[in-house]
Amino acid sequence: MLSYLEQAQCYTLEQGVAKCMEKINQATNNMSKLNIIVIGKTGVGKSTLINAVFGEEFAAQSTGRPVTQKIRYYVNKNIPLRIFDTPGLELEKEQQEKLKEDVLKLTRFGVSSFDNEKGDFYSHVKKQNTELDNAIHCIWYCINAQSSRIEESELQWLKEFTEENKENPVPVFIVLTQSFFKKRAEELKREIEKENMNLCNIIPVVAKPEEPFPAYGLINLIAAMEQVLPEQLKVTLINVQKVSLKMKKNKAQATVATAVTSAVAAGATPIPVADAAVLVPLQFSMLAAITAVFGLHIPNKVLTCFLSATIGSAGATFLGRTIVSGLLKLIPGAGTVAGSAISGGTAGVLTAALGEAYIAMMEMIYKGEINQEEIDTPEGKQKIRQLFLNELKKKK
Ligand SMILES: Nc1nc2c(ncn2[C@@H]2O[C@H](COP(=O)(O)OP(=O)(O)OP(=O)(O)O)[C@@H](O)[C@H]2O)c(=O)[nH]1
Ligand SMILES: [Mg+2]
Repeated sequence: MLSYLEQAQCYTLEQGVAKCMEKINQATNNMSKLNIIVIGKTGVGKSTLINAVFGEEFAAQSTGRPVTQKIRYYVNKNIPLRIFDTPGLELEKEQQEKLKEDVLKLTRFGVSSFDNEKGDFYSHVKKQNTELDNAIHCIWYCINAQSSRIEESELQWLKEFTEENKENPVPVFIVLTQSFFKKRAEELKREIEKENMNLCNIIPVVAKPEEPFPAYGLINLIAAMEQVLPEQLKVTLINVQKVSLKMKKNKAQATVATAVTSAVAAGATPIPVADAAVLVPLQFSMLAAITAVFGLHIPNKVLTCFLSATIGSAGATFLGRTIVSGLLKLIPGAGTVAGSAISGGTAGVLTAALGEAYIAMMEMIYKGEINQEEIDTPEGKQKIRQLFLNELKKKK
C-alpha cells in the first residue's frame, strides 16, 4: 500500500479531476433541500415570483397548470428545492379552512407526509417531523400590492394561521407582489404591521420589470430568508436563488477564506516541496464548495481544463511537482524556500489564487460570457491560466 502522501503525489490529471468531481458531486448531492410553501390568490403573481427568484428552469413546471383544488409541490432533480403551490384561497370559507389545516399539517408532519401524486396526505403518518430535509422551511404569503387594502377574509386567514403556527413556528414572509407604486406598497405594509401578527417580514417586490417600473425587492426577500434559515440551508438558498450573483460570490469568497486559513495552517510546518500534494484534497473541497454555492453544473471537461490550466500539468504527475517546477517561481517570496519547502504563506497564496480564479470562471459561465466549448479550446485554457496568474500577482 502506498502511503496517503505517496498516493497523492501519484495523481495524474485524470485522477485529480475524478477526485475533484467526486467532491463536487458530494457537495451538490448532499445539499439539504429547501422547502417553501407559496400561498396567495390567483393572479397575484406567485408563478412570476417563483420564476424570477429561481429561474425559468424551475418554475416552468409550475406554470400553465390547470386550475387545481389541491396542493402540489414542484421539484427538479438537479435543484435542491421543493416549491409547494397552494390553491383555494379565493374559494369558499370551508376550502380556505382546509387549506389552513393542510399547511399547518405540512409544517408539523413534513414533506414525506404528503402524497404529491394525489395531492393529499398519507393516512399513516402520525409522527411529528424532526428532520431538516423533510421540514417546511418558510412560507411566502403573496398579496397583490395594487389593491389598497388587505381583504378582511385574507386578514382573518392570516391571523388564525400565524396564531396556530406559533406552536411549531415556520417563518412566514408576506410578499407584496406587483409593488409598482412603492408608496402604496409601504402603506399596505404598515397596515399589515398594525395587526401585530407573528410574521418574519413584509417585503414589497416587483418580480418582473414593466416599463417604467424596474424589478426590485427580490434581494430583500432572499436576504431576509438568509437571516432566519439554519446554517445548512443558507448554502442551499444561495445555490438555488438566481437573484443575486453578489450573494453567490460573497459566499464563495468566504469559502476561499476558510480554505486559505487551513492551507496556511497546513503549511505552518513548512511542507517539503515534494509533499505539496497534501494541499490538494483541501483545494478540491474548496472548489466543490464554490460549485455548490453557484449552483452550476460543471462537466468533467470544464474541470479538466480548469485544473490543467492552473495547478495541474498535462503530463503524468499532478500538482505536487508542478507547483515546484513552475508555479513557485511566480509567487513573490516563495522562491527563497522553493528549494526545500512550501511555507504556510505560499500555500495560502496558491489556495487563494486557485479559489479566486475558479470563482472568476464560474462568474463568466453564470453570466454566459463563456461556455463549455469555449473553455475547452487552447484560447479558453489560456484565459483561465491568465485568471489564475492575475490572482497570483494580486497577492503580491
Ligand atoms: N410586470 C409584472 N407583472 C406581473 C408581476 N407579477 C405578476 N404579474 C402579472 O400578473 C399576472 C398573474 O401572474 P402569475 O404569476 O401567473 O400569478 P399566479 O399567482 O401564479 O396565479 P395562479 O397560478 O393563477 O394562482 C401575469 O400576467 C403576470 O405577468 C410582476 O412582478 N411584474
Ligand atoms: Mg401560478
